[in-house]
Amino acid sequence: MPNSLTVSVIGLGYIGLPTAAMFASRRTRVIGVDVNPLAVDTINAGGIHIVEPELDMIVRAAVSAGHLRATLSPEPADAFLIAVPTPFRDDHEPDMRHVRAAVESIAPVLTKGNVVILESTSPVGATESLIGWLAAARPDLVFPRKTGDVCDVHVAYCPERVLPGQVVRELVINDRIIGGVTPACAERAASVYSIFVTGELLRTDVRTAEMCKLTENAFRDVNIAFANELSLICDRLGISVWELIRLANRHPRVDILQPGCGVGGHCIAVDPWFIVSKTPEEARLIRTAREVNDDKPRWVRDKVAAAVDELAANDRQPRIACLGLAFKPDIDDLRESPALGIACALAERFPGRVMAVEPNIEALPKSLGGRATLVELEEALEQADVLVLLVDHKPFRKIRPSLRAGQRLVDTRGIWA
Ligand code: SAJ
Repeated sequence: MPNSLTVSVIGLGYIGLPTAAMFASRRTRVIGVDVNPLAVDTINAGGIHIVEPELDMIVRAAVSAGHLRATLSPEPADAFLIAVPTPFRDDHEPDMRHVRAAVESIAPVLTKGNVVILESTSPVGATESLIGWLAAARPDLVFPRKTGDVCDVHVAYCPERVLPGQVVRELVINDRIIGGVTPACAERAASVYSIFVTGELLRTDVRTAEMCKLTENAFRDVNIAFANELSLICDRLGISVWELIRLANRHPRVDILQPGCGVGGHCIAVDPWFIVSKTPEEARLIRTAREVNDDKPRWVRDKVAAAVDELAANDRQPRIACLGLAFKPDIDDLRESPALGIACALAERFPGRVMAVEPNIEALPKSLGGRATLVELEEALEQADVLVLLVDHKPFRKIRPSLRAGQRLVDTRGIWA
């Protein structure tokens, strides 16, 4: 059934575009807004500028049916969803410039009865700042306050929690946190999401909702840090961390995650800092977990360098193969990838001696191109003296190579170790 609501999604990236597409797929009129003309043109032509399974079909159908349209500047709508990036600065402080710009861009077109929903991962207190920016731009409108339900525009904070690669499915079925500035704001926001979300819509206040998103990713970061720290301890003690974790996980209440070459992506390596920056005195474990995970690529590089030095001592010019460049298995996303960072650092340290295998890409990214060669797995296995398994992509998991004499293996994912 079509509904009469017009939803505007500000920021058509990895979250905004799928969200816009899901509303449109339910025959809601959607106006997508992005500052990137290329993204706007691509979407209006029925295409997508990001990689996410199934999304292209849904966008194409939505655009051709006239339910989704992209534009460079906001237009009047009933609901405004803000899904722009919130990176951190060099000092790990959240950078809210994009959110503020988005808020200020919608302010002129707001009218009584609208609802504004912030989806971007944000530090606690961000939604209150958002209300301050709106109120400054539109003194003629009444915005909600914690006490009292009277307002012209409802405001809520509703974070996404979808896994890249499964966004289309998870957007619909995941339970969703709906943080309202007031209970009425939460109800308004919930009614918007009920258009396509089949998961439960869990109402709470804005600060709890903001903290909930950060907590989910900090929880995962701390748990991965535990696994990564164990891998260092086991290496020092001559124990296989993989066997250890397998055995420990047979305890009914133990569930340790897997060590790797570091934590990448745009969420888990970023969001915990939003907690640390607000409460540095208290967030000791969360900060340490970040530091443990951020240091793991250095440890891997040192391991590889030690193997290379050992072989080089026998008068050889060892060749290195980096297996996997993406930030996690079975995706082609190289952004914020520790594996790519390790490959770049090795290529710089050992010029002309690094090969890379990445089954999910056609060409090496700029940062590595010219300094390493992209080869097939078979070639790497045959030619390399040091094999560095960085990402456990399916094609790598399928085989179990036998090392020839003098060949070294640094297996950060424990699939061949
Ligand atoms: N990793 C490990 N060991 C593990 C699991 C993951 O080293 O046992 C590494 C991965 O290789 C990768 C990084 O952690 O480099 C992050 O990968 P991920 O699969 O844990 O998470 P993301 O970044 O793809 O998505 C996360 C999800 N958050 C949680 O699982 C709590 C997702 O639900 C969020 O929506 C997303 O962040 C987000 O947008 O915040």
